[in-house]
Order: sequence, then structure tokens, then C-alpha cells
Amino acid sequence: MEDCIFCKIAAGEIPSKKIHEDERVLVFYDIDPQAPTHFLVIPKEHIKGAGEITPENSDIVAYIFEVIARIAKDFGLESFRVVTNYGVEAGQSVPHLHFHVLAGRELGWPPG
Ligand code: DGP
Repeated sequence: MEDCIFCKIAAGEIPSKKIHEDERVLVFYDIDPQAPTHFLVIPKEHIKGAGEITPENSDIVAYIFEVIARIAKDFGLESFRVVTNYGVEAGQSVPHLHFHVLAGRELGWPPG
């Protein structure tokens, strides 16, 4: 999608520090890490966010969680948090579905 920063990252038009890439997803480090390990998992397909998941596109979410589990094992993460923000009030700043994976420090609950 034009003017979507994560579509541009997925297309390689904007550089990122990649962890994993395949036909369906890209995994890269967050530019503003909130934990010692903080990466993002995005579908290459443009989906605005978690509120736009439908029966037609929901399979990508299961796939993303498979990829997260695989990378967590590869990284030796015994504990991690997966977060997706949808909408401005929830803190979504990039309107392209993405899952934050955070690890490496104690994470508070509830979120602020
Ligand atoms: P959210 O606020 O939940 O929409 O998360 C968006 C995240 O994306 C935020 O933690 C910062 C990160 N981010 C924004 N622009 C870029 C970028 O150009 N490169 C990378 N690597 N991360 C970005």
C-alpha cells in the first residue's frame, strides 16, 4: 500500500535489520526497542491491524505465531510477550498489522 512505512520495509524500499523473511512475513528489529529483545513480525500483505482480521485473512495470524515460536526457540527465549496495538488510543502508530515480541526483562502488568 502506498505511503505505508511497513509495506515499504516489506518491499525492501526502506532498510530494516531483518531477522527472518519469507513469502508471507517479515521479522525485523524495532527501531525504538522497549526491551533487550524487541522485534516486529508483519505480514507482507497490507492489513490495517488486528481489528481488520476476517475469515479470509486470519490464516496469516496463525502463521505469524508459528514464526514467533520458531524464532523464540532459535533465540533461546524462555519468556516473552507478544503485543499488537489496534487504533490510536491503544497506541498503534503504524497502521499495518504488526506483532511486537518483547523479552529480556521483567515486563509489568497491566500495561500503562
Ligand atoms: P505501534 O506503536 O504499536 O504501532 O508500533 C510501531 C512500532 O514500529 C514502534 O515500536 C516503532 C516501530 N517503527 C516505526 N517505524 C519504524 C521503522 O522505520 N523501522 C523499524 N525498524 N521500526 C519502526
